[in-house]
Amino acid sequence: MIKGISILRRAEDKAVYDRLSSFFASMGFAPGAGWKDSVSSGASFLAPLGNLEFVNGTFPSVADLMVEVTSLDQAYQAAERWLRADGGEAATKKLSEPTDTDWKARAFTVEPEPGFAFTFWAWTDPLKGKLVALEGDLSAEGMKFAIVVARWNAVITDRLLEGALDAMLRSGAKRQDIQVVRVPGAWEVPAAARTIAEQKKVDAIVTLGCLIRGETAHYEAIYNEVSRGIGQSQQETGIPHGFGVLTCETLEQALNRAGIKAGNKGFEAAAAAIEMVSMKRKIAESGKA
Ligand code: DLZ
Repeated sequence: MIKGISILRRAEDKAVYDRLSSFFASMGFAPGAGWKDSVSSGASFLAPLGNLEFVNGTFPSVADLMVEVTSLDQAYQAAERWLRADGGEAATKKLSEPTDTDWKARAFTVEPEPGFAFTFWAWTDPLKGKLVALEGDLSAEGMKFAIVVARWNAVITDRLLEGALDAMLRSGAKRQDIQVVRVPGAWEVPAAARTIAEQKKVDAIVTLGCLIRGETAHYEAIYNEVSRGIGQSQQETGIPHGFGVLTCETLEQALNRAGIKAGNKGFEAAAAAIEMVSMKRKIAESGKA
C-alpha cells in the first residue's frame, strides 16, 4: 500500500530553487519527474530508500533532512566542490568536518543555501556498514568516456547528448576526458562503439540514438541489431557501455524520454556507465583482498 515518502521544502524564490536543485544534482541524486504548472514548479530528487524515523530520548545533533551515503568522503568532496564552484573558498565554511556520531557512523552537515541544512552520513560500524551488495558509486572523477551519438533524429539525440554530458560533468568528469563521436544513424552506433572500446583508452562508452517505429523501415530488425551489437561490444571488450538508444512509438514519446516529461535517457545511460566503471573497480579491488 505504501509507496514512498516525499519531503517538501519551500524555496522562496527561483534563485534559491535553482541553487538547491544544482546542489542536489551535484551530490548524485537521480532527478525525479518534477512538475511545472501555473502556480508552482517542483524539482524532485530521488533516493533508493525512504525512511521516516521518530526519536524518543536523546536527539542527535543533525539537520532535519538526513541523507545516508555509501561513501562519506566522496559525498564530502562533492559538497566541497559544489560550494567552492558556487562561492569560492569562503563558501566551504558552510560545510562541517565529518565527525563520528554516537550511532557508529560519521556525518557532516552542509548548508548550500541559508536555512537549508542537510546532514550526510555513512555507517562506520563494520557490521552495519558491511555492504549487503557491492555497488558502484556515482563519482566520475578521473574517468575517461566516449559518447557515440547518432545524427538521425538529431532533435532528440542532441538532447540525449546534453543529458549524458550533464551527468558526467556533474559527477566530476572533466570535459577534456569526454570524447563525442557522431555517427549517421543508430545502425552505425555499435560499430563505432566497438572501434573505440577495442582501443581501451576510455573507461566507458555511452551509446545514444533514437529509433521511432512509425518512421523507421525495418524497425525491429534495426533495433535488434543495434542492441545486440552494443551488448556484444560491451561483453567482448569488457568496457561498460551505457545504453541510451531510444525505441519509441512516436516523436512525442521520444521527446518525453529526452528530457521533457519522463527523464532524460542520455543522463540515465551516462549515470549507469559511471556506476559500472566504479563497480568494476570495486570488484577488482575485492578480488585482491
Ligand atoms: C534509415 C533509417 C531509418 C529509416 N530510421 C532511423 C531512425 O529512426 N533512427 C536512426 O538512428 N537511424 C535511422 N535510419 C538510419 C540508419 O540508422 C543508418 O544510419 C542508415 O541506414 C545508413 O546505414
